[in-house]
This record gives sequence, C-alpha cells and structure tokens, in this order.
Amino acid sequence: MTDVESPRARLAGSGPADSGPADSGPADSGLADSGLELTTAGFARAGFPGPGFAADEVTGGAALSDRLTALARITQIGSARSGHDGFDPELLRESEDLLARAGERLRLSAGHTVVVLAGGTGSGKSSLFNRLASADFSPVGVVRPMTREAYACVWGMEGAGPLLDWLGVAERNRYARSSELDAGESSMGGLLLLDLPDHDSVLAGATGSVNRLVSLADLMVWVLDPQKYADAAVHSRYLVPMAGHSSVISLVLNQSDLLTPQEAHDCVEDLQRLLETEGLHDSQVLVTSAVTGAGVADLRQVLIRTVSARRASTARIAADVDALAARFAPYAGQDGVEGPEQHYAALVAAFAQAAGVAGVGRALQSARELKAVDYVGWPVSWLADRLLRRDPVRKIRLGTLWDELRSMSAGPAGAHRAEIDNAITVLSDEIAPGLPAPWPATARSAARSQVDAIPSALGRAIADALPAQNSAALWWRLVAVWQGLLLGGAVAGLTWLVVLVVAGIFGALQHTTFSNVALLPWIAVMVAAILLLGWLTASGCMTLVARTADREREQAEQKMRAEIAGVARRMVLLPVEQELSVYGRFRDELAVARGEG
Ligand SMILES: Nc1nc2c(ncn2[C@@H]2O[C@H](COP(=O)(O)OP(=O)(O)OP(=O)(O)O)[C@@H](O)[C@H]2O)c(=O)[nH]1
Ligand SMILES: [Mg+2]
Repeated sequence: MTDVESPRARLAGSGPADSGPADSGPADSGLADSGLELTTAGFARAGFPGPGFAADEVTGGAALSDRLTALARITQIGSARSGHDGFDPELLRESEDLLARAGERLRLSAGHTVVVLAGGTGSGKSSLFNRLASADFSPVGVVRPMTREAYACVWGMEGAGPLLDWLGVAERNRYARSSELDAGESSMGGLLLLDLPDHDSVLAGATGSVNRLVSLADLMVWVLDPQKYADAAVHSRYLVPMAGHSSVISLVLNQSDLLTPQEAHDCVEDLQRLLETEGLHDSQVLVTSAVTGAGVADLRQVLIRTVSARRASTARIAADVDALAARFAPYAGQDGVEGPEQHYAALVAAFAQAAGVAGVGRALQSARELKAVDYVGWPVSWLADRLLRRDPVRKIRLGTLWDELRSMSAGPAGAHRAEIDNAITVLSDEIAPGLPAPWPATARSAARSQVDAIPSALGRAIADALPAQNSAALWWRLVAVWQGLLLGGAVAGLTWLVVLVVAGIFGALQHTTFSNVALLPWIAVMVAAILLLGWLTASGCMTLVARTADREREQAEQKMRAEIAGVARRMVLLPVEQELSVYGRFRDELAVARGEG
C-alpha cells in the first residue's frame, strides 16, 4: 500500500469493466490488494461522507427521510389530540395514508433505490453484480454456494448507512460507486444494488422473508441459468408466492453465451409462458451474459428506469409532505409559549386559601393556648371564672377544636372545591391564551387531569403539617407545680387566718408564736402576696404561651404552604408543563417536516 490512490480513483478504476469478471476466482486477495477494503473501511469510519453521489443531490430526498419521520411524530401527537376542537381527523388520516405509502423503507432512506439480485447458486448473481458495479466487489468462484453474506454497492453512499444496517449488510461488504469518473452513470445515482446469497440460504422457503425482501426492494432481479430456469421447485417455492408483486420483479436469463441465439429465444419464450401461467404477468424477462457483457446494458437500463421511477415517486411524496406540513402549520402558532411557573405562586395561594390554612393556624394557636391554661393558669382566677360562670364552655371548646382541626385535614369540600376549580381555570387561561387550538384546551385538561384528587391531597398536606397531639410542654408542667405550691401556701395562710379569727372570737387562743393575734395583718399580707404572685405568674406565663403558640402557628402554616405547593406542582403544574413540552416538540417536528429544521 505504498502508492495508495485516492479511494475514489480506486473505486472507479479497479473494476473489470473492460475484461469482465469471468473466472476471476476468489477475489478476496484481489480486493484487498486493490485497496478497495481500505476504501470501504474508510467510509464506515467516516459515517459515509465518502465519494460518490450525495443522495439528496440526486433526489432532493435524503432530508425527506427526516421529514417523514417528523411527519410521523406530529401525526402521532395530533392523533392523541383529535376530535372536537382538536386536530382535523381528515388531515390526520391523509397524513397516515401518506406515511403508509412512503413506508418504513423510505423513512430509512428516501434517496436510495434498492435493487436485489436473487436466484439459485451458480446462476451468476455475483458476476452480474460485479459487471454492473464495474468492479470485483463480490467474490465469484467455483465453490458452491459462493456468496454467504449480502454485498452492497451504492451509487451515492451518503445517508445509506441506516438502510444498509436495516438490510443487514455487514460494513465490510459495503462498497461505493463514484459518479464523477463514470460518465453517464449519474442516472444511477441513489441506486443500492444488493448481491444476495443463493435463494435457499436467504429465503429458506419462508414466505415471510420473501415478502419482507420484496417489500424492501424497489426491484427484485431474479437471476436464472439456462439449465435451471424452469426448475419447478424454484418456481413454485419462490416465484409463485411473489406473483402479487410481479411489476417489481424482473427475470434475467444469464449465461446466454452458453446458448445459441435460437436456444436463448426458445428459453425466453418458454419462461414467459411459464410466468404467464403462474400469474407473473408484469414481470420482464431479459437475457444476459455476465461473461461477454451481452444484455448487461439492457439490464442497466432497467435499473436506471427503476431509479428514475423511485425518484419520481420520492418527489411526489416530498410534495405531499410539503402540502400536509403546511396544513399542520396553523396548529403551531407564531410564537413559543411561556411556562406556567410565573402563575405558580398565585395557584399555591389559592390552594392554601381553599384548604383554610389560616383558619387551621388560628385553631391550632387557640387550642395550644387553651390547653396551656390548665397548667400555667392561676387556679384561683379559673375558680372565680367557674363561680362567676364567665367561661363555662372553655373545656368544651378545647375538645371541639381538635375535632375541627381533624375535619379540616380531611380536605376542603363544597365551596372550597369551587375555589380549587377556579384557581386551576385561572392558571390555564393565563398560560394558554396565545396558543392556537387545540392547545389551550389540551393545556386546560392537563391542568385539570387530577382535579378530583386535589382536595384529599390538600387535606393530607394539612394533616402532615399539624402536631400529632396537643401535648403539654415540660415547662408548663413545672409552672403547674409552682402554681400548686402557691395555691397550697395561699390556702394554708387563709386557714391560719380563719383559725386565728375564730379562736380569737371564742377566746380559745393559746399563747404560742402561731396564735399571736398580732400576726393577723402579716398573714393577710402574705396571703394577698401569694395570690398576687400566682396571678402574676399566670399572666406572665400566658404571655409567653401566646408568643410560643403564635410561633407554632407560623411554623405550621409555613409547613402547610410548603406541602400545598408540592401538591400544586405535582398535580397541576407538571401535567401542564408536560403538555407544553409536547407543544414545543410539535413545533420543532413541524419545522423539520417543512424542511426548515
Ligand atoms: N459462461 C458463463 N459463466 C458464468 C456467467 N455468469 C457467471 N458465470 C460463472 O458461473 C459461476 C458462478 O457465478 P457466480 O457469479 O459466483 O454465481 P452466484 O449466483 O453468485 O453463485 P452463489 O454466490 O453461489 O449463489 C462462476 O464460475 C462464473 O464465472 C455467464 O454469463 N456465462
Ligand atoms: Mg454469489
């Protein structure tokens, strides 16, 4: 490989165009020596930017594959949104028809025409393949069967990769033809010629694979040799099942150099008669010799006609894609869309309002304060309240408050549900007004997709934010002990006072330190001081309790709002964002389908 020519020159100049491929023997070494292997590997590495025709130059159609794929995607998006005020069902149906017409093959590569050489072993498929390619690409030999893997020669390799992958052609068996050095070959641009192993290896009698092969081929060339052209097994196993596709099947009677012209003529007539009885009315019969080259020009003409028919149908499909994409355009609108994020805060506030966060917070605060009174309150004033019947229902209120809290955490109901509905409607109205139909409606139904589950989710959000129970703080208990001691002291002082007074009246006083009447005012002052201290303790502690309860309310409200924000995001915002991203994807795919992507 010291004087390696450019791959293009190698490809164009290395073929047996002049000498013919006859008896060239196993060509492996020859191919390697000629640098053709190097060339193929080069294409594979470079993702086929190699020499030859760019398929889209020839047909304007390499991009058509992408456009068809994009059309398939927008049709899929539209089908999920058809119906009243949705995508036009007629447009969707026409689009599906076009995609079916174009088929998977065209979506893989619109710029290529697939021609398959099939037939029995030894009929001369590889020899004809090499003849047509003007190069020893596929080894020809005496070993039967010789060809064990498919070989491909592509006139215009660009964009053929996925198609070749789909056809199952190994990278080492892919060859490219250059156009520039072969005058007159530009009409073959986009041709992908396939040399298959013999029919028994490939088709193995399975009609499924026969159909698959026919469906992928724009033309199937069935190569027959003079000895076996009428072989009943071949006809009944392969040709008869393909009768429905006879317009894309050509038969080639090869090795005509072994026959006299009269014999060749008789064979052709006989073959045509056979085909007629088998229902292959539209199949063409050609006579060739891969050795002398006779009839190869006619075969080449058939290939050229197939290529231009494919180009014409590709051009028709491209025009149809243009027309359909234009009809999809009104669904894309002029501008992109802002996300719903900016309306999120308002939605959360409305949900918090509907769930009654402020009310729950106030109830929680009251419940804490009422509970604290039992511990830090001054029992004397509590007793006075009881006696004066000032707050007879306090205990009852405390009990019902927790019930209220529990019921609120079951979720908003009634009028509050209407508030939720309203908030969602406001959000969807604000994000979608600029969008063309059907997107405002689909965004709205995305926003409302989980509306029934929202009240209970809000209830759970509130329940999760509330303390498990209304339990007393440790310091409340300590103050309760202190208040108990003070109360005990006051009661003792009062008792002392009463005893002194009663005993003094009945003159039953003993002269002890505790029975000194002079102590009376001091005891009274002491009792008054204890009562005052109890009252001061109670009111000081209640101020502290109120402050703590207020902080607890704030914290609980914050937690509730955070949980509610999560519900709003999960159940409203995310579905809307997903729908808007589908809208964005629709616009992108439409741009590709219109050839702007
Ligand atoms: N005389 C004559 N011999 C031919 C012709 N075409 C092919 N041959 C010879 O027939 C033999 C088989 O040719 P191939 O091209 O390998 O046949 P094939 O159909 O590819 O065979 P498989 O790969 O085994 O399926 C070779 O020895 C060729 O030289 C022809 O037109 N005339
Ligand atoms: Mg072969």
